[in-house]
Amino acid sequence: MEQKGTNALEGLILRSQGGFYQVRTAAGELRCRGRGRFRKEDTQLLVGDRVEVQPTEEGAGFITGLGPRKNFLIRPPVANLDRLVLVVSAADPAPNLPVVDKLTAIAARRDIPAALVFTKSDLADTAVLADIYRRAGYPVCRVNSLTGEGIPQVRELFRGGIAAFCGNSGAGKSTLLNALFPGLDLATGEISRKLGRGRHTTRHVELFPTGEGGYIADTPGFSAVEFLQFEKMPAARLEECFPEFGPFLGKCRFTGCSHRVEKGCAVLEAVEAGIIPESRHQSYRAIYEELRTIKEWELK
Ligand SMILES: Nc1nc2c(ncn2[C@@H]2O[C@H](COP(=O)(O)OP(=O)(O)OP(=O)(O)O)[C@@H](O)[C@H]2O)c(=O)[nH]1
Ligand SMILES: [Mg+2]
Ligand SMILES: [Zn+2]
Repeated sequence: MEQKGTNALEGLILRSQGGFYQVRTAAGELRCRGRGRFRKEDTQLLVGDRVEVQPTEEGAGFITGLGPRKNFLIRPPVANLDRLVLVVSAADPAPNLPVVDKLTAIAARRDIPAALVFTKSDLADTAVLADIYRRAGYPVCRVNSLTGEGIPQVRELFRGGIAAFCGNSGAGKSTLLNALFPGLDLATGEISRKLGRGRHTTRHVELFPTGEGGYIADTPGFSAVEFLQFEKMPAARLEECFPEFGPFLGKCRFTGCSHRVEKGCAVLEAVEAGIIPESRHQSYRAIYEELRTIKEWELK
């Protein structure tokens, strides 16, 4: 961070709404606007950002500096995550594994430790889902947020630090957060019977203190994820974003193997042997095809 001005305070952005940022500082929460370069589009301030604030009158201020970011996501827009908790319902809405796998890949690419929570275990069996992701090495929980079953295990996923809950609209993110922290009283929404999906009840990202020095973020749900929009990586790097491929990398017959159709591919053999789950490999192939359409100059 640049040198501080007089009276400057350090803070954490808890919420961003309508051009204002709610910032937690040693002098309480301040309602802030961005100043200078932070007002322009090119430096988007995110929930989770550590910032420098110049307080003005009672309860207000300007954001004048941005601290270094450990990592960040554009969707949901949040920075400095220690954990990304992917919330996936066993039913209503039905799990969309291609979307889940895009999110685990994005988290891996951005060095954010991911975990999975399968909700609505009262509506459908979650054992097969849990097994797929446990085998990939992710911490996995299965919950019924209505009865509290499995909730204590979810707590273990985020001791301290910043954790964000993300997933489809209607997956039960806000319900789960209410079960974890009954004081939160977050709004939750019914599932649309006609469309079989959530109603986008949560509208913005917000950090809540967990009481253990950490924060959790509720985020708005989405219906689909455009991978390329967020992650313009070379297709050849995608293999690193599927942890369960790890033991087989470097063991294929051809160097530069894309693990899709090649003869002597160790990854494909592991899929055939049932070691790597089929759905994960299908997602890998689909994302690979998407990444292949990126022009070289667009790559990050
Ligand atoms: N049967 C059952 N229903 C659940 C469970 N968890 C959540 N629900 C219901 O699912 C619906 C959607 O829950 P929300 O918590 O609003 O979902 P959300 O992920 O926050 O949705 P958005 O804010 O739109 O992204 C509500 O009617 C909840 O009561 C569960 O474990 N079992
Ligand atoms: Mg919600
Ligand atoms: Zn291969």
